[in-house]
Amino acid sequence: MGSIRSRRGLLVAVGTVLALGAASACGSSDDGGGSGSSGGAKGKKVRLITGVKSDPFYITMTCAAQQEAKAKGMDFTADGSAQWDVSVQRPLLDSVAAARPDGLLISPVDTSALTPSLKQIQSAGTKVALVDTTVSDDSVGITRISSDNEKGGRVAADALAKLMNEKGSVIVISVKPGVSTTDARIKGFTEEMGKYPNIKVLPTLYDNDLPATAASQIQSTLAAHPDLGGAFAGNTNTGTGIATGLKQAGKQGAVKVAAFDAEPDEVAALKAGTLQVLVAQDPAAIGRQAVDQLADAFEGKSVSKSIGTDMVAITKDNMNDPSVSKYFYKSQC
Ligand code: T6T
Repeated sequence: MGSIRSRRGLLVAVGTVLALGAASACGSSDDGGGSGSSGGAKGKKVRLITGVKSDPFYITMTCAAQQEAKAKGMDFTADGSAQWDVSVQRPLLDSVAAARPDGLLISPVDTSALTPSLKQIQSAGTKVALVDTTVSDDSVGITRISSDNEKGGRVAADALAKLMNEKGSVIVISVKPGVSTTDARIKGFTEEMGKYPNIKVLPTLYDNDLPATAASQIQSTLAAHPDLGGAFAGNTNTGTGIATGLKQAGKQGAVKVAAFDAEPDEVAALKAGTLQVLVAQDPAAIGRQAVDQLADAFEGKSVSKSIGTDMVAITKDNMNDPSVSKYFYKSQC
């Protein structure tokens, strides 16, 4: 397939890579962060709270944000939840709030539970950037930066339908309801799968971001649905869990799997033929651009209310292409 490049906002195909052009940055606003601080980015206290700290997606995002913040002379530190749970992330948020930083980048683990705290921090003058995940209340955040997750779900559905020869049952396994990113992926995936009349979409299962749970869920689904031909994993841990479950059941390659993300274990499973498609995001771009937007706000410049970053569909055939492998996530900076 020839390579077609277009600018932003379009689905483009480069070779066998479906590079999903970044959704255009839309809207701009004043800094929205209250009185806050002035006088440029240098010396500004900026804090990052990610989702699961040990997750290579967030490690990759943190490395890039840290590098960008250092280049701008910011006082930057990062932390993250030990697990995907509001009760674990809330104390981190409360301790950051008490220090009243100039800027906060955060991946909220729920679309509403932390909103009151975020509004309080914002009204006290901290400029808030939502990175990756977001909250339902539009008044939170001077900027929101993430992949176009719904589009990524659609790409996964089309790729999986093709691998399944457009027939059989397919299962979606994801983290938990109320996560903006994975909810959007499931929405895009299931709507797109509706275009294939001979594919039956089974009820979505949730694994609480635990690979062992995803492994047992795929095995029990296999037992209950002999015609299971495909699975969609909403994120990293789900992808690696499904790969493990299929390998243990001796079904790797028999059930085709499309998984979001491209952390090292998923890349290894893709190479081994246990996973067939990875929809990789660009967490480094998310982290870098969030720091840039905060710097613009500190300098009194206009800020983009919403920025979409790139995704790439990776297969065994194109994973060695440097323009593709550059999207693999890191486990350390
Ligand atoms: O898929 C990413 C992220 O986009 C999502 O919000 C939560 O899970 C990951 O961090 C991968 O584990």
